[in-house]
Amino acid sequence: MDERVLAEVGAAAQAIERRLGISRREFMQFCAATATTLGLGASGSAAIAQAVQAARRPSVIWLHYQECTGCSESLLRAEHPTLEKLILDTISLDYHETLMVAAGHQAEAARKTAMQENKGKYVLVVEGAIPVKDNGIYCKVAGHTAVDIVRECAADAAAVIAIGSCASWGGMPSTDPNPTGASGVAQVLGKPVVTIPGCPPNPYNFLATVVHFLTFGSLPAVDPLGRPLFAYGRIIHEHCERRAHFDAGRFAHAFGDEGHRKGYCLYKLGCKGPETYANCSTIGFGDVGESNWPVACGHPCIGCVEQGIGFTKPIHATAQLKGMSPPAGYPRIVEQQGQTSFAAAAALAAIAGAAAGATAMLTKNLGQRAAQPGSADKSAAREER
Ligand code: FSX
Ligand code: SF4
Ligand code: F3S
Repeated sequence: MDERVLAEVGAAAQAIERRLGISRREFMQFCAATATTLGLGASGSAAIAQAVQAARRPSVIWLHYQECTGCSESLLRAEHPTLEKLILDTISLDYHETLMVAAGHQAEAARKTAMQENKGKYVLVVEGAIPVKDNGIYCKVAGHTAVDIVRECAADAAAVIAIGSCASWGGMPSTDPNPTGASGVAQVLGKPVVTIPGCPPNPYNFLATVVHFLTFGSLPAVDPLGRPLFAYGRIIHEHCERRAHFDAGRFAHAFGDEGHRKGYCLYKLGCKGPETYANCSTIGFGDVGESNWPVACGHPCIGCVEQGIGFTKPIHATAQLKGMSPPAGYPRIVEQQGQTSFAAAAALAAIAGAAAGATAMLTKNLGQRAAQPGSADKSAAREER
């Protein structure tokens, strides 16, 4: 970063310090963490700092339908106040049924005003599934069906974000037999939207998506399901802290057994990490940070972000291994006493600078092993002769 950019970033941080009462250090950490989450470098961090402090806060209309409000809760009930403050400072939350003071006609008027004043520029966030069965009569606000309100609000939105698994693909309310026809936003609108699935989703993935929009004027690159690639581009299993145990064949077989207590892989308890695309393991969950996510807490991932897995597949059914095969064999992790593996011998030999020693050791051990089946007594007998 050159000096001019550094000075601008410093000024941005000072302005935020005054506005939010959070330290410059906390703000810079937030910008760096968001840039990293988005896969951007140091220049991305500087651009984010400038955009966030510029106070071009996009108007956000936040709708709620069939859900538990866990999405909003996870954004706002942060352990640490920084995240909540930054979210509310980064966006202008003009309509949010759970948080707004207004009720009834006043609330409806606030939504209409925000839509008119920010026509074509506001961000529509939808939390919760939308019931479409029987003309959508199972969810109404101010006498209008959820289907109608979502369509009305989406018509003039600059961007539509479905937050949570319910809004992304129907989530828990859509599980069989789905009596209300609970559906995702894209299904209702008949066009793709950005989805941030998870029940609840990780607030940083939402915040990083909004900050991307704020900084670059566009939404981040998404997969065919509308999920930002920076967050949902890889399966959990690829970057799970217990992966070494999976590869070595060390599993927990029951809750509380020795393997579970030792932190072994949860695959055999039904972990859906091998078929679930999300970044839970890398950025941690909520505002608590690293190592706070289901698997780290000792529970198998249930695949809450994935349609057809979360709330559908039995929790303890084993996962389909996507994009990889289980190892054909497992490396030995404990050598039997008196025997030396080739790797260990080679390492010793390398340290001693005598690679020939490894070959000699291997040859010796191989000789011993070859002689073993039923031959111990014969060797002893040979030695006695
Ligand atoms: Fe709840 Fe949100 Fe789950 Fe759904 O999160 S946490 S039921 S995804 O819509 O409020
Ligand atoms: Fe981690 Fe689950 Fe994969 Fe095991 S199966 S390595 S616990 S994601
Ligand atoms: Fe959900 Fe699995 Fe992440 S249960 S929160 S996708 S670890």
